[in-house]
Amino acid sequence: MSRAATNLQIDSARLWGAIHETAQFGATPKGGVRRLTLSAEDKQVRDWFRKACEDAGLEVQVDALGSMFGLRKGRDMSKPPIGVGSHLDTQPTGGKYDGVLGTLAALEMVRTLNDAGIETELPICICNWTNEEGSRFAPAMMASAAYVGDFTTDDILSRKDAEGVTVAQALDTIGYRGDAPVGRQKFTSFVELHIEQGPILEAENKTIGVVDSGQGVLWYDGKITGFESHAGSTPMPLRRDALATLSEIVLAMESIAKKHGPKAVGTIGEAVIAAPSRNVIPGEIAFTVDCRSADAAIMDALDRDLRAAVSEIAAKRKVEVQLDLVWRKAPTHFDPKLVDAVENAAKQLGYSHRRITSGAGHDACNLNTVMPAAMVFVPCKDGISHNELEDAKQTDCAAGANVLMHTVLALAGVAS
Ligand code: HGY
Ligand code: MN
Ligand code: MN
Repeated sequence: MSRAATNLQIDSARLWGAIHETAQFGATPKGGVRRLTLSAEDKQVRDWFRKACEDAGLEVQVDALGSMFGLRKGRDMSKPPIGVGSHLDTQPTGGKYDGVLGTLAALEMVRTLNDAGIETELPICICNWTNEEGSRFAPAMMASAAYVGDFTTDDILSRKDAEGVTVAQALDTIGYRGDAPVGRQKFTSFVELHIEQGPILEAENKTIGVVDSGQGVLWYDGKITGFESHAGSTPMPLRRDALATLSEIVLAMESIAKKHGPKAVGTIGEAVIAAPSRNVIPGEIAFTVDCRSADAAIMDALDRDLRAAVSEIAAKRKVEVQLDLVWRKAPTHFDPKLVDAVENAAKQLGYSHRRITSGAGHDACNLNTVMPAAMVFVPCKDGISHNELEDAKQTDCAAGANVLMHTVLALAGVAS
């Protein structure tokens, strides 16, 4: 690799500026970002990203699920590009860095290569994957899951949010239902930069996480059917209280996850009482469950124990509980050669680093099922994410972007 390429560094101020410029789209009073997928705020950041890609000389295409691809030509266009990127949608109480760092670091890499006049052997394609968060529409990592064939495009287009709006309608509303079929854009391999969203790197004072694996995920939709009745005149032993039932299920989930820990977590993050009223005993509740483990056998044990607990609680309380598994993502083991390439880049750049498992899911976890993929982590403050307090250091973001860029240069090859 030429000396110019070997010593290449991204423009830290420009990357930091881009992160904070895009944080305005969906900015919340507490300093976070609320940019639900396919919302008006998501359209704003997508328009910003499209223009930035075009200004950087990239050929932009959008696929049928709204995923965006910016292609930078390489000397050998006969081979598929190296894919780099992440997502720009956020949680309802999201932060400035989750997904954004990886997508804008990919853009910053292109800007840096352009400034340095570097041509790569293989082309590079930077990506913004639709609906990585899975908050408005399930599942999470939705578009990359369709890309790898876990779901059909039509199935995903028909998915509805809590207001009954479909993915198709939401895409049409913001004008991002592209004409490229999902999966048309091929890649030789894919690399994603992301904040760790956990406490390890910061606690160990490490700059770079070389991600070699990721937890598997189980998502369930649940429905409890009890019996609405008068809060004042219904004796306690006669009640079929859906909320009291859910409360027991929540505590059961917590103890099951602890029983199988430390490599297991379980969360009930959504609960909606149908027709809530202060003086009516809740009769019907919809809820969701998220269980995870890096070990497939533990995932099976979580499923088994949760179902057993739910049936026991339902029988005891004489209510009906429906628990449907709506998404199962197996644990991820990233491509060893690509993981080594990330580690070599971190070493070559002199950053402290360690191997790490991702607790969160990412688009790279899906892509790894059909192509070699790997991830680069950087610390975030107190390991906090999916919270408006999410924060990271400019120096760490720049370090992560440099490792990402040098990993991609090693994979793509430098022509000149
Ligand atoms: O759920 C996840 O792990 C990701 O943040 N969407
Ligand atoms: Mn993310
Ligand atoms: Mn997230």
